[in-house]
Amino acid sequence: MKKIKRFRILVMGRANAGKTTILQRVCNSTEKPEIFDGKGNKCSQRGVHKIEHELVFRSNPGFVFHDSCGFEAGSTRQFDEMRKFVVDHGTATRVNERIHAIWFCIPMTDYHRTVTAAEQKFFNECDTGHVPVIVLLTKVDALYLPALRGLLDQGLAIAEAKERAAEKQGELLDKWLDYIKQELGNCKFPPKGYVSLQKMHQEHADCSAVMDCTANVLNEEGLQRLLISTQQSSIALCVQYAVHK
Ligand SMILES: Nc1nc2c(ncn2[C@@H]2O[C@H](COP(=O)(O)OP(=O)(O)O)[C@@H](O)[C@H]2O)c(=O)[nH]1
Ligand SMILES: [Mg+2]
Repeated sequence: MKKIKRFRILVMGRANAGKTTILQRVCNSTEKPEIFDGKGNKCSQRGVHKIEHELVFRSNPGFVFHDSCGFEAGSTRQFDEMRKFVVDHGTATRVNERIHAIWFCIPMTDYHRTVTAAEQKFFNECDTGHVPVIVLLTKVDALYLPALRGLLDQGLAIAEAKERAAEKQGELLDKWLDYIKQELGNCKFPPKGYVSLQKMHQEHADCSAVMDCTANVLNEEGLQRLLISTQQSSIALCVQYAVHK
């Protein structure tokens, strides 16, 4: 375990799901990540991106990210490449190339199509082995407007509707989360955890729930320790971990 130097995460989810934003938040950065080809060579920001590419933020070089690069759009070739990557790096004999967790983003801007064919295919056909998959429901703030609209449609006056919109938004989230849990829970390789996130594009947004959940589903204590010490988004998590272990 001492040999592992960096925590490696594969991030997936359709375009615009908020993936890059979460990585920035987690690394406390507003910059673009540097991109490396996996052999240590730096790549151009504008080149073609591949799942093998390593995304690293200067602000927290302890994390290495991989971006699934859009199998979610339905390409079989890209899906197969993604699966090959997961299999190769899930059990990498070279410890430093192993991926330790997968974050699967589902944006709530598309709440009518949270579990599409792409999600079904991934959770039914991609055996990630020991690598835990965590579903991140992103952009939960997008449920505010439908919540407000629903209340207005029920005949509430604007002031009252606004007062109750946050509560209604919470109910909508619970409803969709239940639905997603049921759909994905019935798949062959279901996710290990769920986290919902909102307003991640805003400064000081709190992403500690992602770290908390990821640490909880890791089944190796050494990895847990590595994640907790690498992450900088939650001191509380460090303290909690130190006290419990
Ligand atoms: N409303 C809202 N917008 C977000 C949130 N997170 C990211 N965004 C915006 O969504 C857009 C796409 O985000 P990005 O991280 O580039 O998505 P990616 O394509 O998955 O990497 C950007 O304009 C972000 O500012 C969120 O939590 N709420
Ligand atoms: Mg992106």
